[in-house]
Amino acid sequence: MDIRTYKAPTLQEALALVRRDLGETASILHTREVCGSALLRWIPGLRRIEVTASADVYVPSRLPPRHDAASAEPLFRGRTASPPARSSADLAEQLHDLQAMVADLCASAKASGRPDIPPELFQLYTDLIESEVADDLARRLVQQVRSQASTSELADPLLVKARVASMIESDIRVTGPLQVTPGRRRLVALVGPTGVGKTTTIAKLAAHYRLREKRKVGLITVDTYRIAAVEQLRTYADIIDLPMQVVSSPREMREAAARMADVDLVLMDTAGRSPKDEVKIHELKNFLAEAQTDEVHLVLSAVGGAAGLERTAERFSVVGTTALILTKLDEAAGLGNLLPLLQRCKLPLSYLTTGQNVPDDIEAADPRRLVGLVLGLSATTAGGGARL
Ligand SMILES: Nc1nc2c(ncn2[C@@H]2O[C@H](COP(=O)(O)OP(=O)(O)OP(=O)(O)O)[C@@H](O)[C@H]2O)c(=O)[nH]1
Ligand SMILES: [Mg+2]
Repeated sequence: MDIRTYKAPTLQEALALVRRDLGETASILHTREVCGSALLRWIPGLRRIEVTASADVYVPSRLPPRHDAASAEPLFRGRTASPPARSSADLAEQLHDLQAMVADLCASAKASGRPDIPPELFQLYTDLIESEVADDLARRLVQQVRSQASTSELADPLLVKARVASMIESDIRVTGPLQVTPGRRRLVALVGPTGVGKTTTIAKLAAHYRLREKRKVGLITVDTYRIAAVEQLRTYADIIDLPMQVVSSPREMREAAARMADVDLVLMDTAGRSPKDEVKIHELKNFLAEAQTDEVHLVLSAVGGAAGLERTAERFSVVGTTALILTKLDEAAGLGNLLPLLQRCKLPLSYLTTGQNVPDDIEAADPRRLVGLVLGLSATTAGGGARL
C-alpha cells in the first residue's frame, strides 16, 4: 500500500499537497507537528506539520471538503472558530453519511481481500504505521488484537496498546548481559558492516566490566585495515587502562589469545565488512576460528531502516554469529521496520545502544524496553532503560 508523508509549515499547506498528489479521495491517516529538536521548535519558521496520507486505504476521509475561494471559509472551521448551530436535520444527514461511509469501508476491505480495520482499532493501526511498522504486519497485529481482546479491552486504547506490545514482546529473544566470571576467560568478538558502532560498543562494554564490575578486561583488534581504527581502540584502552593486542594474521591471533589467558573478558574488535564481500567475510571467519571465540555478536545499526538487515544477518552467519547488537536506536526515525528482523532472525538480542557516550549509552536488551521504543512508549535517552 502506498502511504506517503507530506510536510509543510501549516496544516492547510500540507493538505493542499495531499490533494495535489493523491486527489480528493485520499485518506488522512495521521497528522503531527515535527521538528528537529525541542529547542528548534521554538524558532519561528522551523515548525512543520507532517501529514501521513494514502490514496489506497479507504477509510472515512479526514480530509476536509475543498472550499471555494469565494466561500473563504477556513479549513477545520470547527476547531478555530465557534461552530455554527446545527439543525437536527443536518445532524441526521451527517449520521446517515457516516453510516454509509462505514458500510463502504467494510465492503471495500472485503472486495480487496485484505482484512478490514475495525473502527475501534484504527488508531492502533495508524500508530503502528507511524512507527514505521509495515502495512501487512500492522494489519496482522490489528487482526490478532481483535481476535484476542475482549470487547471492553478493545474500547480502551491503553489496554489495546499494552496487548499489541506484549504480542510483539513474546517474539523477541534476548541473551541477558555477558556472563563474566573471574578466572574463566570469555572471548567475545563483535562483527558487522562498516561504521555501525562496533568499536564504540566495545569501549562501552570494556569500561562497564572493568570500571563498574571490576573484572580483568583485555582488548584485541584485528582491524588493521585502517590506521585510525587501531588508534581509536588504543585510545579507549589507554583511558580505561586495559591491555591491548593488535593482530594482523590468523596465526598471530592464536598467540594474542594465549597472552590474554588470565583475563576474565577479552573483547575483540574487527574491521567493518560489507555483507556482500564474501572473501573478506571468509577471512574474518578464519580469524575468529583461530581465536576460538566463545561468542560472536553481530552489530547492526537501526539507522536507515531495516531493508537488507535480514540479508546482512544471513551473510554474517557463516562466521558463527551467536547474538545481535542493535545500535543507534537514538538516531533511527522509526523502529517499527525492525520488527521483521526481530521476529525472524535466529539470533537473540544482547545489547541496544542509544548514543555515542562511552560508557553510558548501552543497555542489555530487554524485550519490553525495545517494544516500548518501537511503539514510541519510551524515550531513547540514557536512563530510559535498564542499564547493564
Ligand atoms: N547516535 C549514535 N551514534 C553511535 C552509536 N554507536 C556508535 N555511534 C557512532 O557511530 C560512529 C561509528 O562508530 P564506530 O564505533 O567507529 O563504528 P565501527 O563499526 O567500529 O566502524 P568501522 O570500524 O569503521 O567499521 C561514531 O561516530 C560513533 O560515535 C549509537 O548508539 N548512537
Ligand atoms: Mg571500528
